[in-house]
Amino acid sequence: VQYHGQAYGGEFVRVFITGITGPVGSALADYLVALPGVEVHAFKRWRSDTRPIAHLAGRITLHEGDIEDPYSVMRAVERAAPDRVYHLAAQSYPSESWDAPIVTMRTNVEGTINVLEAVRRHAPRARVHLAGTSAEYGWVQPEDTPIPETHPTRPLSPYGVSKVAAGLSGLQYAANYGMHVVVTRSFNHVGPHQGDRCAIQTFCRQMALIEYDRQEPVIYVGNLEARRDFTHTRDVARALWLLLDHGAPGEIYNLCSGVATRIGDIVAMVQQHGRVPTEVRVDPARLRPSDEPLLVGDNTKLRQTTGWQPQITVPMIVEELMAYWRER
Ligand code: A2R
Repeated sequence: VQYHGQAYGGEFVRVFITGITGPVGSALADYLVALPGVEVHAFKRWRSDTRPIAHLAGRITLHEGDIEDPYSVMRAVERAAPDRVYHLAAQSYPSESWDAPIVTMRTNVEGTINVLEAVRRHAPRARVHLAGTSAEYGWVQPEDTPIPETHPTRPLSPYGVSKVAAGLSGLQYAANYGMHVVVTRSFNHVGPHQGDRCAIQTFCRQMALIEYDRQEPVIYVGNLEARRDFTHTRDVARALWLLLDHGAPGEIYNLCSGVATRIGDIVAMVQQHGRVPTEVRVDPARLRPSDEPLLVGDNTKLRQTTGWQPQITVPMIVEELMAYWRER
């Protein structure tokens, strides 16, 4: 690992990231390697697809293991001796969590406890971030939006339940052991290396396929009227860094833009970017049995604590992801 320039705030900082191969982890690693004096360590499975971080070879240190294996987590944290820990590894798909509730609980709850225990033993003064989700809030009425952190958690998926338990475990470690644990609840984050499950990704991917003549000129969509809160993973990465600078231990922060965008408007943006004319067709398989009309978070606490503001708007996200999918 090589360092260049001045250290961050006059000190070198060792950071340990789990979930490095995901869209948030890889964006965070990109953000951190550009900061002076920050040394990046990361945890990955032997079978992880490392393409999202291939360009960082030689600039970050990788530790092998599995978040469900406490010994591997313990060893990696001991070796990395971090000042900051970002725990992003998770089974993060709500839909999968109904099919595999036990694996979801193991990965997300046991995995988080494994990280907390490893930090307690080997890096007790480290600042720890745990990644939660808006799915912890469960069904939200439009009149309850923008959702503040104080909104009750009534998750409607094993995924949401697992993240409530993981976040509460973090708060419990903060209370019992005086550890510096900060929890976020992310609304929809979107960026490169995400796959095509998220609405914006599937529309951009379909448009790229249509341009290459690999799909008929029809964009298949789900509920066009739903409105969601999107934040680019580069903005998420900056928020996570600032939050371990300024966030209070034992606190929960919504991580979101605070702006709702109608899915139908995103489809229209994608069509505008397309190089060929397209038609839009509702695919009943893409309609979810339960789908909130409006999901938008209140990010006041995060903004007031850190001074963070999202910089990347939805039209900018669409433009970047169109270019991304054309290269796939
Ligand atoms: O699937 P892999 O091997 O590429 O690694 C994924 C990692 N992961 C694990 N790492 C170690 N041991 C495990 N048993 C294990 N299971 C999963 O977590 C990948 O690097 C990461 C998950 O990436 P995504 O599902 O794409 O998460 P994303 O969108 O980056 O979200 C980050 C966090 C998650 O905790 C979400 O639940 C939260 O933000 O909203």
